Amino acid sequence: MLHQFDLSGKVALVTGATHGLGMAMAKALGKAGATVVINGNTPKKMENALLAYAKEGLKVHGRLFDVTDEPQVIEHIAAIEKEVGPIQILVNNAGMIERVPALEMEVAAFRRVLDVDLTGPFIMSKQVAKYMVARREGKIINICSMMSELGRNTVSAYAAAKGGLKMLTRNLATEWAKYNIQVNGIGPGYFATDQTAPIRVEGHPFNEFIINRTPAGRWGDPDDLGGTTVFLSSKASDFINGQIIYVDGGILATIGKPANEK
Ligand code: GCO
Repeated sequence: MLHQFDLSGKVALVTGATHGLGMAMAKALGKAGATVVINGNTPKKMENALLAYAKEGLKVHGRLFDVTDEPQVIEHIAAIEKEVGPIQILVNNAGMIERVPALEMEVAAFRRVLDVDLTGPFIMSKQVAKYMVARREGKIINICSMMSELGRNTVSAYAAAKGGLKMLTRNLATEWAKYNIQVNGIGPGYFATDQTAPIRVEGHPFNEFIINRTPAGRWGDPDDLGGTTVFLSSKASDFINGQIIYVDGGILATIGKPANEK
């Protein structure tokens, strides 16, 4: 049974994997046997990331490109296919967030969040799927969010993008299942990363709120995502299409509890 989860001989491309959740998922795929290609858009972060992977015995390939720039995406995917091998697994993780009240948010900022968090995954999926369709095989995993299901003050652009990413996942799953391409999503709850560092500081009201709002009573550790990532990248998920698996410590399962209730 466990051989179903073995990714040996498979090439996995993870966007936004120079740090945070992307790095944790890429490491898990590497430890499950995949040859990992990571994408980033900052040379220094890429340099540091490759060292961090090497420290864990993982030799990964690094490529710097902007997931919202289709010509760059086409060029780099062609190069990966040629130099590394057929991409069997794509994890669309690269994303950004702007925490600004909607009434104060500039349209340009709104558009940028949508471009990175929604159009980027579309561009990546479309260009990688062209190769997967020819091979009648592929796994695409879109990294959604609690904001794919819930709203919260100041993150309208991000919630709109992540809600759209949930439906893009279902639509691509619908169109490409006949090519034996499984398109699914992972919805992380609140995780301890650089992206959440500003709202996680000791004593910050949001930090207390999240710990109280999460039945597991803690922020997620990026390594909590590894198993689900490997599962959705493996043969074990060959009949799963268009599903979003929420790794959230129970947030979406509950209405929450009074602040003074333990
Ligand atoms: C926020 C957080 C969230 C989390 C994650 C939750 O400001 O609410 O950054 O967006 O990062 O997306 O699933």
